Amino acid sequence: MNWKTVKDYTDITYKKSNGVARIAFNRPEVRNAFRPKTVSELFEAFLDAREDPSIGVVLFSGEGPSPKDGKYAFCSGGDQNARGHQGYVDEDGTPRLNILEVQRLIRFMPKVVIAVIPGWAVGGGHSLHVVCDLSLASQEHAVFKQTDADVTSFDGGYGSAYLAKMVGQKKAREIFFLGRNYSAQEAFDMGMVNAVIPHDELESTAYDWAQEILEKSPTSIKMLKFAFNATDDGMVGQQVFAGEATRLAYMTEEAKEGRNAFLEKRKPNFKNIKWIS
Ligand code: 1HA
Repeated sequence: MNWKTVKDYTDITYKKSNGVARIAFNRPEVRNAFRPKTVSELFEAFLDAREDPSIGVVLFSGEGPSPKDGKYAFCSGGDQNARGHQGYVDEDGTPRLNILEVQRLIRFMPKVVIAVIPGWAVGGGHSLHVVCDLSLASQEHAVFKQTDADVTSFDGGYGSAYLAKMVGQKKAREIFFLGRNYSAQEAFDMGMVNAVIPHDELESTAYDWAQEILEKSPTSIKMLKFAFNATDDGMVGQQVFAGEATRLAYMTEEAKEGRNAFLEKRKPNFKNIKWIS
């Protein structure tokens, strides 16, 4: 796979290899809980992956196992030690809920984001896997759990309402209202995981899936992702999809004529352009 570290962070790892970026939580001693610093680092890495034209797929995972007890985690949500009166408090004392900005980056980037889940996916960590395009889970160690209602939190956006689109209303309400543990197989059976993979093969399988996607047409993948999103994302979904349609329109002869006519201070001549249906 030949991963090359992009930048050394404290709370995450960030690598690239052959068209694939890999971003992973790196706080295994707290089941990869995120504090504001973690989220700032995630945001920077995801932004870099979005802007890098050589990258088409992002693998999003959690380092592990924990040095304390050998258990694996994708992410256990917001670090409850960092939680203050109004949010998760950063080093300057500002309370933040900035993980939602990372969710939006994942949702709106024109690239495929795959959650690679080696262990616990809990609370805000569960919501992150939900918002990813695909989810691959460790057969032996992945556990899915929604603790929001145990700690007086609620992800009322993608984490819950979009989850319901995936697993159905009754199941989504059960996940949130009872907060039970679900295995990788159970998550697969209810439709929120794409594949259950033997733990030792999880990373290589995720990389293989990424390479398979990279063989496809980037424009098709991008337009399909935004089309899948559009029905649930309202005017923003329409805006994101339409933005890419605009880019395609810019590539036409008539767009060049429109631009050139403006620059040459003349009326555009669209007479030769056919009205194709
Ligand atoms: O819902 C939102 C948001 C919604 C809208 C907008 C923004 C949001 C932002 C965040 C969130 C949330 O994420 S709310 C949900 C917060 N997370 C949780 O409630 C999960 C808490 N953790 C657990 O339930 C369990 O630790 C676990 C099911 C993930 C794993 O259990 P396990 O294997 O029995 O391990 P455990 O012994 O509990 O944990 C290992 C160590 O990791 C413990 O530390 P130690 O005693 O060794 O010192 C534990 O305290 C620590 N740890 C685990 N999760 C967290 C954590 N420390 C801080 N925060 C955590 N989330």
